[in-house]
Amino acid sequence: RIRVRGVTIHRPLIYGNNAVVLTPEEKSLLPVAAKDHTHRWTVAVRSAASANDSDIVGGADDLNYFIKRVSFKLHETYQNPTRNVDKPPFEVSETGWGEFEVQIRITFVPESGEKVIVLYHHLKLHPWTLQVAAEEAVNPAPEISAKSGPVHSWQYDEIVFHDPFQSFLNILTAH
Ligand code: SLL
Repeated sequence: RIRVRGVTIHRPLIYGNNAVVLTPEEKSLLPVAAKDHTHRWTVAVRSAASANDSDIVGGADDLNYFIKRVSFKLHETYQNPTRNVDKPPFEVSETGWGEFEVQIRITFVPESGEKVIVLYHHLKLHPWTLQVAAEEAVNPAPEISAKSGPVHSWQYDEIVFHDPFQSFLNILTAH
C-alpha cells in the first residue's frame, strides 16, 4: 500500500453529551435497581461537518465511511460498562445519578491503517449554575434541575491523518 507523503487531511467532529432530568413518571418506570437515577443522558460522537444546534448536536454526515467502531467506556457502576457501537448513530443512552469520565475509543476502517484514538469526555448532568451544589455532594433538587432545562456539553475536535494511504485518501475525499 502506498502512503501519500506530505498530505494531511482532517475530519471535524463533535463529542459530548446531552442530559435531562427524569420526570416522576419516567422514574416510576425504572427498574428497582435504578430507583436512585435522576437523569437520562446520551453520549455521542458526531460529525461536525453538518452540525446544527438542535437538541441532537451534530449532523447527518454519518462518519461510518471512515469510522468502524466507537467504544464508550462508562463508569464501572454500569452493567457491561464497555459499549461498542459499530454503526451510526455512534451514541449510548442511559439513565444515572452521577457524573463521570467517559472513555471514547475510535477505531477507523481497516483500509486506513490508522491506530485507535482515545478521547475523554466528562459526562455532565448539572448545569453550571447548579454545579457548585453538585460538587458539594448536595445534588440539586430534581425540580430545580428540571427548570434549567437540558444540559448540553460538547467539544469540537479534528481527527488529523498524516501521510494517509492512497486508498484511504480516496475514501475520505469521496465524501
Ligand atoms: C460520583 N465519581 O461518585 C462519580 C461516579 C457514577 C454514576 C458516578 C449509575 C449507576 C447504576 C450512575 O449514575 N453511576 O445505578 O448503575 O459521583
